Amino acid sequence: MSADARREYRGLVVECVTGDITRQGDLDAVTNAANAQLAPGGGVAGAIHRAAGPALYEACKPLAPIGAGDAVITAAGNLPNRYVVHTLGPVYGSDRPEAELLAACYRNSLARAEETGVVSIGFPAVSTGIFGYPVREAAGVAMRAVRDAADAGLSSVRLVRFVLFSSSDTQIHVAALRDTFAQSEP
Ligand code: AR6
Repeated sequence: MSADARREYRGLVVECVTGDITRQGDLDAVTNAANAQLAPGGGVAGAIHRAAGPALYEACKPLAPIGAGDAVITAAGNLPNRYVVHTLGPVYGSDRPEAELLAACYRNSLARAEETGVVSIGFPAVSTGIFGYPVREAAGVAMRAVRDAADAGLSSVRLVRFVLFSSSDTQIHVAALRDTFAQSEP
């Protein structure tokens, strides 16, 4: 990983890697880019539910439906993590204000992680697939939301890893990481 793919800010490490969110066995929790019903779907949700097995959907059912920007946490079934945080991103061009809703996804996901004592958490690029959010815009929103959470104070989360599905998405997130955290390190 290049040095630019990782920043330390207020005791929090934020990093960007190219990879599969279902194969992050060193993380306590991974985040699902869910649908409102918390059901298996396409993209990240399909991959997470396939890897976790049917127990994950059973754990989700009593928590559904959720609204855009919300996040809930469950056990992780057969995934190599302890928890899955499920968040519903905004559909770009339809759920508004989209940047606030997308920021809420990260803020609320980190809040669920904190409540559960999670130390390390992975995020996909929420809303940038089927929901159509332009990745460059989304990456800036995501990084600023993580920085705001660190500014507000995180007591258990020490590592946030963005797990991007393509090297071009990783490059875009690394640029956003650099822009958001470079000037603001204490
Ligand atoms: N690991 C990491 N990133 C992935 C993976 C993976 N295994 N698979 C896809 N991506 P999406 P959304 C990337 O569509 O836009 C579902 O059907 C993908 O390339 O999963 O929030 C749900 O049921 C993209 O960059 O999430 C919802 O209905 C990013 O993850 C809806 O899609 C997010 O793509 C949610 O749409």
